[in-house]
Amino acid sequence: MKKKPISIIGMPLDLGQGRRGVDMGPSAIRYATAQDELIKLGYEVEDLGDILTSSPESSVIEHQNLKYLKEVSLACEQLADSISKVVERDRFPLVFGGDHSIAIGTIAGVAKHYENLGVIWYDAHGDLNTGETSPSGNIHGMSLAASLGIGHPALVRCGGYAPKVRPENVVLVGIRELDQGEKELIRELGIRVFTMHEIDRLGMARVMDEAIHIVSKNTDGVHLSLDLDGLDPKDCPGVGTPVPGGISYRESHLAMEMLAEANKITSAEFVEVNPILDQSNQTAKVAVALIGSLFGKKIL
Ligand code: 4U7
Ligand code: MN
Ligand code: MN
Ligand code: MN
Repeated sequence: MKKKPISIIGMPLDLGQGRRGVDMGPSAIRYATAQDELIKLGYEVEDLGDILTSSPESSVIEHQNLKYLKEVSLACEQLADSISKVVERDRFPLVFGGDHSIAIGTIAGVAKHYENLGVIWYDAHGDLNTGETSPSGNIHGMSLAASLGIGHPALVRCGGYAPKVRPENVVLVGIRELDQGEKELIRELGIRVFTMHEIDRLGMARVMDEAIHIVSKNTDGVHLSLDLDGLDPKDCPGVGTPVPGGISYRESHLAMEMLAEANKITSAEFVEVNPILDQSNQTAKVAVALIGSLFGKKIL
């Protein structure tokens, strides 16, 4: 199998949520030697550096139900542009977040190059809120909805087109906290959700077999959006919205190894690493370990 060259992009945005520190996620993941890990696996890797983003000090909240809408949507437009150029150069875009609102930009940049993009959303949360249903007004809880074409036009129309993905090409894995509006949307759209219940009951191997089948059935590319809070807070304490009872470190490795074997992933992002809330950069180290497995690292 030929190894596609990888382009790393850092997206130090923290305006999609309320806790400081997630803007340092890209540095923390780099500090955990992500690039070396990939080079050791035989990839050609370039790091395009960080996208310039606003900080809370220089921004104002205009709408309580869509906090920092202007800043987040501008940042996502810029990310979408950079990502799109990476895909045009026939390279694999690998994004380090930043809060999960950045997925709006990543997916906008990727999806226009595919007829039908599949998405694996690895997360404790659904991120399927809109300004109307969100209990917090934080855009990082709206990014999957926006990519499906649901929500505020400034988010939905990122990259100048919508929707980016169809509900039947999306799967969620690791879910254990959903708001009322999100549950309703999941039922309405018929989105396939593998909650912690399914992971416990079926085991991660079967869940990933089914998930890979769904996202690759009628698609020509698959994006992995991995929120580190999908993992258990014992393994990944450095996240802004931890939820107990999460996916284990081992299960996550298995999931990434199965994705590597299936050889379907065409872009990926690792988001929500917050070094301020972390212990000794543990969460970024887990991110890098998972990146290794995703790109084919094996024990033997
Ligand atoms: B993350 C939440 F209310 N659903 O919308 C919300 F519980 O990207 C959390 O997955 C969203 O970390 C979490 O604010 C967004 C809340
Ligand atoms: Mn998320
Ligand atoms: Mn989450
Ligand atoms: Mn979070």
